[in-house]
Amino acid sequence: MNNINWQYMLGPYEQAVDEVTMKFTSLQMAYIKLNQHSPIQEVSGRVKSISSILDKANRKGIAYHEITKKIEDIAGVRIICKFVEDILILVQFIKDNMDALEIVEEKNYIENIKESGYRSYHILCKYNVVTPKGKKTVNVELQIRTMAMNFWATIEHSIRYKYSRAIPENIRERLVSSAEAAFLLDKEMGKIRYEIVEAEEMVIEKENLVKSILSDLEKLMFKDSLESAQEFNQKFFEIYEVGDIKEIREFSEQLKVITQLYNN
Ligand code: 0O2
Repeated sequence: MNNINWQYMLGPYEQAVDEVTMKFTSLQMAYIKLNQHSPIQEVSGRVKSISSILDKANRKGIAYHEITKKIEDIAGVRIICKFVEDILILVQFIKDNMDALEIVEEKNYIENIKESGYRSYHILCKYNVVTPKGKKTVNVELQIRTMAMNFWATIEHSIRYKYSRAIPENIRERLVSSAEAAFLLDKEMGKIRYEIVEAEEMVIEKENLVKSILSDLEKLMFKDSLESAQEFNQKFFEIYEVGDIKEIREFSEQLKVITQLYNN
């Protein structure tokens, strides 16, 4: 039927998916370390399955020797955001800072909603990987969407698969109206984005403070200052129980100074 060496062909795509996924995950972590709301909520990647590649090639009349040229989403990285605004922030961020991703095309299905009801922001990029055979440039499709858009798309994808893409009319109509409902949810959440982001940043900051306090307490114990460590430990739990972020912040700062004194 075809003489494609799949393992050889898909290898660079696997590398690209791993590397690009890592870039976005590491960016997400960097936001968290800075106690900041990350526009990235979740990142996942996949290389299209061979059967899915063949289905798409048949559907679109693509010859086997043209697969890598014409099927642009063999490597796909999906980035889930909380808010529509985060999608726009992230798209701009990618354009301004991520030179390793050479943007070839953008498909804004949030403004230009698909007939199915599908919303998402797609960016088609070229990405270089270093394989055992040398440098190779592959296409990577970024799909950026909100949690609500993703929920809808995942369900619609399963239904589409079940009916081999010929979804019955009544189900199609329901899917279109549920896509609207999902978007309404995004819109409503967007209106209180500021409140949600502030709450989220407080939680992140508290987690980071607790991590830093526990690490400083540990340092104190190892510095033969068991008594003061116990005292601080006791005080920490009292403050933590009340849960006031300002007090936890002040306590962390004080403890940092003490730990540094013992370290010198
Ligand atoms: P899979 O199984 O997710 O990989 P086309 O198939 O012609 O619509 P094209 O021209 O390759 O798509 O580009 P497009 O429209 O940007 O779509 C690429 C991918 O976006 C699709 O890949 C889906 O993942 C997603 N997508 C696009 N439209 C829809 C939709 O209506 N519903 C859902 N659930 N996802 C969609 P594949 O290969 O179709 O599927």
